[in-house]
Amino acid sequence: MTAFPEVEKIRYEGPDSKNPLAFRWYNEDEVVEGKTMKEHFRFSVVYWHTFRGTGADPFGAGTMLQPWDDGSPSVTNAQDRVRVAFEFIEKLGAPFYAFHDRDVAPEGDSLAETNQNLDAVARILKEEQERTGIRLLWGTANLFSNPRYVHGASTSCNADAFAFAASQVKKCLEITKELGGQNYVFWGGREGYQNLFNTDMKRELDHLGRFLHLAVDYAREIGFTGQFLIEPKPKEPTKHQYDSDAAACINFLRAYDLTDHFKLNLETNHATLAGHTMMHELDYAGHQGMLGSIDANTGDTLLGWDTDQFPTNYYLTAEVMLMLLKYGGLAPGGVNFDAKLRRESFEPIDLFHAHVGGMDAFARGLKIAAAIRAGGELDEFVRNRYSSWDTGIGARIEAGEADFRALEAYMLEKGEITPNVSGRQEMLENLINRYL
Ligand code: XUL
Ligand code: CO
Repeated sequence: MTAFPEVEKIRYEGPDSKNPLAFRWYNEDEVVEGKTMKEHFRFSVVYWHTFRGTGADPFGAGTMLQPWDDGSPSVTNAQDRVRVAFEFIEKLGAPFYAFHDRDVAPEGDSLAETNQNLDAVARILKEEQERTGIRLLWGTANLFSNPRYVHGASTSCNADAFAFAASQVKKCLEITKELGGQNYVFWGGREGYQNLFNTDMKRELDHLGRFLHLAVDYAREIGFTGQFLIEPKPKEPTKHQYDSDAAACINFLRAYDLTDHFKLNLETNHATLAGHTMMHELDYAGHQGMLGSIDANTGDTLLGWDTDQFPTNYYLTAEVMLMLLKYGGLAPGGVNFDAKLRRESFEPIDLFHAHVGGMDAFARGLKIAAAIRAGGELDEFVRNRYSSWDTGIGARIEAGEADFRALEAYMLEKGEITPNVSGRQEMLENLINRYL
């Protein structure tokens, strides 16, 4: 049985190809800056949007055509869907996928039954991984959809919600390990608040810290050696999510002594919701040694929510790739398409167009970024811009050799600061355009 009979394996045909189901830039074996494209990106397909997304929005029902799906919450349907997912990922040529526990397997009437369902589906996931060579980039637990998490999971006012979430993460860690997952992600879900009049923020954050330590302890106990990741997002579904942006997450991880175990999984649309560019978030995490993985998508400049669109803008992907090259790449993380089709794009073939376009946009961004780096003008400009720190008073400050008295003495003698030079923003923006 095939779910996508009209699609062959997607191939690289080069920039002149007019075939919408071919790569024009993503050539997995092509080497850029010493690594193949396949190694640079470690592209990953998400189970939740791609195979469970219905296209429903607050105003209307789902629209996606999924002829392979019988619509039932049965384990057999979930197992059949796994085979469809792997057919898709294999034809696309992405080396990884990612899932939430509840995307792949239905909840049962009890926690025990739910765990059995997950085991039954994980068996097929493992079979399909072995058949295709596709690997698990990361697993995560859905701690936000079920009404039991109405007040959050580990940050709930109800200790039972914490306990249930812990049981769920325990199981999901076991499954992620069993499937050779290279990372394990915590995205906040409902870990945040709507109103501080009813919220003990300190207590909730302490509980979140405790929860993550328990997860780390259990992972070590069962021999899971993957990288733990936290995914920042400032709002949605709560008004204020605790893991709001890279800086807030890193501060949280430091405060709760978790930096040895965690890095960040940064998402473009979350960065922009936080009022940052993705480039900012990548640079922040990168220079702190906390860049783990990315969720590749984009928002819409006219819409203020998490639209999770596929990235197609070369300017964006070039900026992202400049940062990834600067900080030495992502492995064991990857470029994970946490992106969904528009509700109006409801045919199975649209899934291919979306992913092919996203992979190509990243490949093109990589080539642009590598060319900018090879040109060297940007690096040289920044180096020169800070050259006052390389010698003289700047070098002494950086070396910790100048105190306030010494600095005052220096300035009293010098009188005024010289020279001040232009930031040349417009010239540099023009320079970037030359490479696009
Ligand atoms: C939500 C989001 C999640 C995480 C995984 O905005 O990005 O899908 O990536 O839980
Ligand atoms: Co995400």
